[in-house]
Amino acid sequence: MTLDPSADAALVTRELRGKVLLVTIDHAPVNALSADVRRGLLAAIEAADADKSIEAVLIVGAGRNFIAGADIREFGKPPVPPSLPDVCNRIEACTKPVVAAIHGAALGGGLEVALAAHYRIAVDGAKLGLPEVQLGLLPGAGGTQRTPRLIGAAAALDLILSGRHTGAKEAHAMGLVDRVGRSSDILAEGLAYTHELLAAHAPVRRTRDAAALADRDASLAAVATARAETAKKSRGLFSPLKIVEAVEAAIEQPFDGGLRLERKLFLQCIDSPQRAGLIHAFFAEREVLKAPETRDAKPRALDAIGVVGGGTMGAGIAVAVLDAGLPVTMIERDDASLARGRAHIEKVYDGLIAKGRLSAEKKAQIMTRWSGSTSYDALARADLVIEAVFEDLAVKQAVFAELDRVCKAGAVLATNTSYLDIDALAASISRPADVIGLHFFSPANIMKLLEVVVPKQVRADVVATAFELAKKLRKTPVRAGVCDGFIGNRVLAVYRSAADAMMEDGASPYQIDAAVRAFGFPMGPFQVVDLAGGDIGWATRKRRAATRNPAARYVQIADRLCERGWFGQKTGRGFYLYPEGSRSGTPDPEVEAIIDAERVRAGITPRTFTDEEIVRRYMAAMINEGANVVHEHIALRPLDVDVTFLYGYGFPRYRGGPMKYADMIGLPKILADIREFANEDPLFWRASPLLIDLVERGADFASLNQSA
Ligand code: 3H9
Repeated sequence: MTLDPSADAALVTRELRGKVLLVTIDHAPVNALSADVRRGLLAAIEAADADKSIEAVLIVGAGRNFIAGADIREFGKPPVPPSLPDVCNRIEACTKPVVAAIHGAALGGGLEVALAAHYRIAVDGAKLGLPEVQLGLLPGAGGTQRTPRLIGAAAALDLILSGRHTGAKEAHAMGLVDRVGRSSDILAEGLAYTHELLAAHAPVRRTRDAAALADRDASLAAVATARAETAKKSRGLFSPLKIVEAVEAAIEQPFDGGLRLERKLFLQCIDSPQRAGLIHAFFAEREVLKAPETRDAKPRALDAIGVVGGGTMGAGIAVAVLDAGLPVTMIERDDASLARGRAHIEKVYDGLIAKGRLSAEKKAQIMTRWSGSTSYDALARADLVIEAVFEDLAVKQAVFAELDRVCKAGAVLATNTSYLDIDALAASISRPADVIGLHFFSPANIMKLLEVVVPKQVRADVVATAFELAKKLRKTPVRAGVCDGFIGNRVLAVYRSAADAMMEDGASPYQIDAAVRAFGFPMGPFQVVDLAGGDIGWATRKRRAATRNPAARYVQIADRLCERGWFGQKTGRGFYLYPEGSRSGTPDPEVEAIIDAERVRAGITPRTFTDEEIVRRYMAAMINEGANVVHEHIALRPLDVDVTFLYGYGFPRYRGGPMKYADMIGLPKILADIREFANEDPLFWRASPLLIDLVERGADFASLNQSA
């Protein structure tokens, strides 16, 4: 019998099951706690308290989850009552036992609702956690006060600061839930447990009164440890130290005082730009999956994968494919190269074995999915082949001619080129509609970004297949158009030039790197060169020399280092010195002398830069080229540029990506910076037509982010 036919009852239904009021949250896709859901929950508890025939309440989620948390889309908008903390307090205050039955996600506010209930049961497949920290927040509906009271300060801090998910069994072991259900039938398990509690006359049992913080000294020691570790590990992040403060209040203050502090700190987090950046990243990484082709076409089969080339890239790709549980056939030109390719792969797994993260048996089992051949004919049955040979169009065309000859009809033929013209490559064979770019980032088995480069003639289902492969490999795919460098490397080339110019004008590479790290990147641009190998960029610069605009500024400092064979970490020196194979470099006075000499040669009187000036120029160059990439439809939307930089280039996630950062700074400010810098070098600092247009219209990049 449905009791309440009113409005929010559509999202929170109530049904009497004997003496139990069954409250079901039915708000697809993940039962997020929107205003209507909060209203519905509150009304259900009020109804239960008021109705004498009801003896207990059971809360469940419809569909695949209990509750995934607060409705993230509401953050940053004016709050609508009732607030989630009020709803949780009301649940806890209910005079009849309230039971939460958890399947799927009980995350953030979802777990907080469960903690406000008096009893909890979870079934296999449940995911419990307080992941607010990943959104720049802290649990703001009593989570920082109830969790430590229930499971102790150390366990609560671990859960809240890591944002990790726990399963039903672990949650039970730590005291977060009272029971693990025997079957996965959440309704049956929840009802049986509630009836059992009623039969046993189980009392209302409020988490606010739980006693896991009884050992005050141990609890405070856990807080001190967490505070010290957090200050080190979460440098630059706002919410983690607030979390520690809130949990400390759970020990030192009565429950209501702790709740008040939690609310104050939560609102500070909500107002922080980091919250805006992290929530943008959350939605952007889901939006990139919605390329037009993934909506319109069905992926082809992906049961057997071929990789041509067993070098660093080919082997890394092969490992990514093997790790996804798929078989790989590797092609190399001769037996020795094939053996090297296999050795590259084994080295990755041996490294894991040495760290205790893989067993020898598991490695052997994985390697049974690997096969190698020196004949392309071994690819006859492959569904998708990824070419990862030397970066040269003629060499790649020769490979594609072979693939054209041996591969079955309908096989997807992919190239891992990082800048070559894929349209030309596709046009060189008889089946251009099957050709696509899959640009992996090194190390390919680790880096999450996969640029899916879409040439003119490709069929939609080939693009859909590339996205499906990314899913299987647990990569984040970003759709890119064909141009030199696609999205990421094209933008990189421009802000690298800005960094080079600042170096020649007077900033040391060490100051630039430090300023960029202070902004939040894990490494500065010159450290990245040293890590990747200076010879790679050198080869690209030589390739581009013939087409470079002779009027454009060209800084030669990096060439001077390469001419000396200083290619970075692998040669023991580059921009930095790496004594005896060390991986963290030290500044090199000889490099500084070379830079001085280059300034003299170029007729430049060095000047000083503040760290802030360095970041302004670096970011303006990145944002402007990002705008060009969107303007030319190389990226579908600004958010695709953001995800590219978050997943492939170490852009600090809490700033949301370069285009989100630009929106937060304000596009008029970015444009003014570019125009100011153009006084010195008008050829380099040409404002993107898209940026000018948005500023003129008073719009921002976010306005272009709707699904393309
Ligand atoms: C919080 O709770 C604060 C409180 O402490 C205090 C408040 C006062 N809201 O990931 P999927 C959408 S902070 C709105 O593809 P899956 C998502 O955008 C919150 N929307 O599915 C997507 O939309 P679309 C703490 C949400 O099965 C669709 O749902 N909670 C929310 O791979 C499907 O999502 C979290 O941080 C939300 N909370 O994974 C949990 N969650 O179809 C965040 C999802 O239009 N969520 N959407 O693209 C997750 O971790 C995963 O979504 C989940 C499902 C594991 C639940």
